[in-house]
Amino acid sequence: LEGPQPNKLLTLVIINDGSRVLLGRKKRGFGEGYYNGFGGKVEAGETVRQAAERELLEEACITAEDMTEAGVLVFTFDDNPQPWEVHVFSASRFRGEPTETDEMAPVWFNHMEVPFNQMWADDVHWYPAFLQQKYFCGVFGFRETTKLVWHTLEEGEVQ
Ligand code: 6OG
Repeated sequence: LEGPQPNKLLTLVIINDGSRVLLGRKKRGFGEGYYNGFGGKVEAGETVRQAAERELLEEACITAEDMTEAGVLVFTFDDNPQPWEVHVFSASRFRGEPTETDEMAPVWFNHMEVPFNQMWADDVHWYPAFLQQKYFCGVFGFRETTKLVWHTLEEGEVQ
């Protein structure tokens, strides 16, 4: 018998300098071709924040100096029994130079020009809260991995 599975924990870091966001075009693996923040799976023995810092360094070659928790996203899939819980972080300052890696090619986008047609279907729903620095909690239901069929979104106060 299989009971409910605990959520799989992932991280997502978006650098936001106030007028632009730094995203990466994913070059391989899950979400290939999509623009997204930098992140990945939380590994055994590390905190969610440590994982966010590690993935940002691995995928963009930078270290955030003022990383804060921006929101939480839960993704459910009809073709995967385990929901994904993605912890989203924001930072405005960082050390290092954003550099293309095997995983990601970094690109800056003005807030008005975020390429939602080349991003996961949930992003268009929560970026407005993210850009206004409102804490958000969203739950998203996907079918056949990439088709968004329902969602809920709650927003908190300006941080
Ligand atoms: P790796 O497979 O590279 O981690 N991620 C998603 N991000 C958005 N915006 N929407 C989704 O809808 C996502 N599913 C996953 C979390 C995958 C990276 O992609 C993010 C991680 O940062 C389903 O280890």
